[in-house]
Amino acid sequence: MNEIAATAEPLESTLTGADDRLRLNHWLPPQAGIVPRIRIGERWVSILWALPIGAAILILLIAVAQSVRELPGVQAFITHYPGIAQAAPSVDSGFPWWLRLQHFVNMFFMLFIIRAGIQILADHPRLYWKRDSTPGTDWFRFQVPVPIGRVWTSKDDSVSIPGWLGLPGVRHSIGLARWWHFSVNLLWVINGVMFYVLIFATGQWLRLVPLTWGVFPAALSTAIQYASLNFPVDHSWTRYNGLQQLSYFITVFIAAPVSIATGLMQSPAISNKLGWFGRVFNRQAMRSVHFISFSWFIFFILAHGIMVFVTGLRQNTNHMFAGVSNASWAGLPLFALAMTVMVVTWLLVSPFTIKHARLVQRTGAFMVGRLKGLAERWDAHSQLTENDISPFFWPNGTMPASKEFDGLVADEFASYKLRISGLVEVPQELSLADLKAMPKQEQITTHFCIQGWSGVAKWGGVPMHQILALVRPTSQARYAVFYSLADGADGGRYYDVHEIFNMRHELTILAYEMNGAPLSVLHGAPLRLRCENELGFKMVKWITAIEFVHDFANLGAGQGGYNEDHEFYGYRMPI
Ligand SMILES: Nc1nc2c(c(=O)[nH]1)N[C@H]1C(S)=C(S)[C@@H](COP(=O)(O)O)O[C@H]1N2
Ligand SMILES: [Mo]
Repeated sequence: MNEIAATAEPLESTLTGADDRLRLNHWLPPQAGIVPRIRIGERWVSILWALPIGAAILILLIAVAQSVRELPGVQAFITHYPGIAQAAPSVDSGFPWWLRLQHFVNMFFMLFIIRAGIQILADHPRLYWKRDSTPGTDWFRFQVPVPIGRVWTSKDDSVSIPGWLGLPGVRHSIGLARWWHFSVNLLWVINGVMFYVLIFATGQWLRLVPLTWGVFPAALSTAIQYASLNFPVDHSWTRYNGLQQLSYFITVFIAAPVSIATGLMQSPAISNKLGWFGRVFNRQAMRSVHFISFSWFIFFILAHGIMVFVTGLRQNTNHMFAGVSNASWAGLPLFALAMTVMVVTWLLVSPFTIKHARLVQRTGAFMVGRLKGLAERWDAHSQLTENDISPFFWPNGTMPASKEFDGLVADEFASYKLRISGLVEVPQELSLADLKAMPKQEQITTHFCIQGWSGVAKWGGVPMHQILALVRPTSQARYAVFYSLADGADGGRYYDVHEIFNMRHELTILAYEMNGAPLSVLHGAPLRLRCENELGFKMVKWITAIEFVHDFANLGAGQGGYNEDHEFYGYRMPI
């Protein structure tokens, strides 16, 4: 080991700035996906089949419902169960202003959440049930099969979606989409909690919660009546019919909480903190359930929206927008205004995000950054067994391309030196042999890439707390900066910043082994970081230096890392 002078060439001069806008000519070039497909056994079936099949089923349903309704037995059934469960209580306060306002606010927030969610999915356009994300085990995808015989990184796999659909639509804009998804979600949850409190405080909950088994025959009766195109008498002002009650109940009390829980359980800190629960309900399973729950929301919004129009637009908008139950036209202009706000917002939000990317990042960080960062403190330390090691581990990132690196590979990293400097008492220069001579730790953990895939590997290397004990950061040091030998996608050195306390975590290591073998160049040789309560991009590969600093505002574009600077990610990303 070598002690080095603290006055060595400053590393920050090797970093570059970044644009505050999303510059499309500096970005990953667009790449189209394919029509979404679902795997049934060995066959991949396009979801476009849902259109003709759905239309055929609908027509058939109408025909069957109309014939069945003629049967005396069914007529008796509908007379007995007209559509509203007999025991369902009636709510006499109509639709108070707060409920109407919350209904609109909910719809408005959903616009952002859904579009940003689709954008996030497009960054790894495949869904799996098992946590290893092995190509071919996906059950849903809108991307071609993973090409074989070449390196195909997870970024290569990401696809563009139209700007009117995704938020902001640009390929690999997950950093920005996540700020929208998370910060609007926070508002949506606040709105939802207030809604729960208010409906239970006022008796409005009686509309939504079925209190009798009679809701099922009532729902069947309403379904037959709707399907036969002879709609049931509407009593929405005071009571919902069985079908309304069931679908609203599922949306408010099942789909919403399931979405929140399965969203959070995709996070490394939360999944690891949950121990066996997080291992059984692994990230990919949770991601799949999150998607199924999203699909319910889409189905519900379409069905609900159509019903608003075909079951009496004037009356429905009077109820939910004007709060009156009469023959006036009070609701329609308010409804039109609400729809105009939706459409204008819809059109503006993607171009705004592209133009003001840094602002979206800053605002998102202000709204949820600190809250998310708190999860670092949870001391997550879930480990797996040899049997869990993934048969496939997606590679990601921009590979090193320099003479310097080629030289290191040629001499098998014999001349490699890790420089550790900055606010430390004992700066060091360590060779790979020095590092291997230090205490070694092995751990089997799950890697959570921000893009959505995960994989399990066994990592071997030096615990960071050993490094800290060796160099002794001063009391001024707050962050550890990891510098890579490789550039990032947009040019300029890849680097990332971590809070020092997280470097003391028992599972934070400098890994030189993967699955019992020397780390491959693809996965970060000679040295990469493992910091198991963070997302993958924080784990710098091909590390050349570690620097301890008090602040990172003067590094690169000042956001705390390469992806933070260039792709608008957050610098604390345990969620
Ligand atoms: N130097 C460098 N390190 C990097 C990256 C990169 O582009 N450059 N990509 C990050 C991302 S996004 C992920 S998910 C992991 C991927 O590690 P793997 O290739 O071993 O799967 O490395 C991280 N470390
Ligand atoms: Mo990643």
